[in-house]
Amino acid sequence: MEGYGLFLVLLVSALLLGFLSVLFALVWVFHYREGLSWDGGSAEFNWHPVLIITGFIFIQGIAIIVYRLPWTWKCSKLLIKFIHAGLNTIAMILAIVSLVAVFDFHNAKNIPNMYSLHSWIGLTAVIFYTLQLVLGFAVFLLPFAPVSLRASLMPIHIYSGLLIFATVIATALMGFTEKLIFALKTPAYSTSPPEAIFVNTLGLLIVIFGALILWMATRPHWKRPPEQNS
Ligand code: ASC
Repeated sequence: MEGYGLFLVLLVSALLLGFLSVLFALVWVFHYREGLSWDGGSAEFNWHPVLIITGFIFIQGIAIIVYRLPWTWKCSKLLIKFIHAGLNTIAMILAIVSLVAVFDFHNAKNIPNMYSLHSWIGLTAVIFYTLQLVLGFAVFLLPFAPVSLRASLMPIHIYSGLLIFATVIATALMGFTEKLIFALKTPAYSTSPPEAIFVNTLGLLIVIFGALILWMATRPHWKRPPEQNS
C-alpha cells in the first residue's frame, strides 16, 4: 500500500484530535458551564454540543474512513458496510437526541426555535444525513439494487457524505460563536476570557480533525482495492 506509514500517522492524529475534542466538550460543559442533566435548564442544552461533537463529528468522521483501514481489507466488504452503516446510525441517533435537548430547553425557557443560520443549516444537515443513511442502506446494503444503479449512485453517495460532514463542522463553529456571544457577558467574549480561548481552541481542533478525515477519504491510492470487493 502506497504511503501506509503516512496513513497511520494521519489516522492516529485524527483519533487523538477526535478524543481531545470530546474531552474539550466535556470540560467546557462541566468546568465552564452547568454540567449535564435533563431538566429543561442549561444543563439540558449542554447535551447539544457534547452529543454533536461525539456523534455527529467524531463518530461520523470514523464512519467515513472505515473503508480506508488497510487491516480491514482482508475482511468481507459486507462486514465493513455494516460497520459503516452502524457507526452512521449511532451518529444519527446522537444528533437527533442533541436536537431534542435544544428544542426542549428552548420550549421550557420560551426561547424561539429555528431563527438562526446555525439552526437552518444544522437541521438541514440532520435531515440530509438521515436521507443519506436510508438511501445508502437501501441501495448498497440490501441485496436488491443492481450493480449499475450502485455504480451510478456511488459518486453521489461519496460526494453528499463528505459535503454533509464538512457542513456539520461549519455548523458546529457557528454554534460555538453563538453560544459564546450569548453566554459570555461579564466578562464579555470580546475580552477573551479563558472560556472563549478554550472554546475557540475546540473549534480549531475540530477543523483539523475534519481536514484529516477529508484528506484520508479523498486519496485515491488509500481506497480499498476493488479486487477485495464482495
Ligand atoms: C456497492 C459495493 C461497491 C459499489 C459498486 C458500484 O454496493 O460494494 O463496491 O456498490 O458495486 O460502484
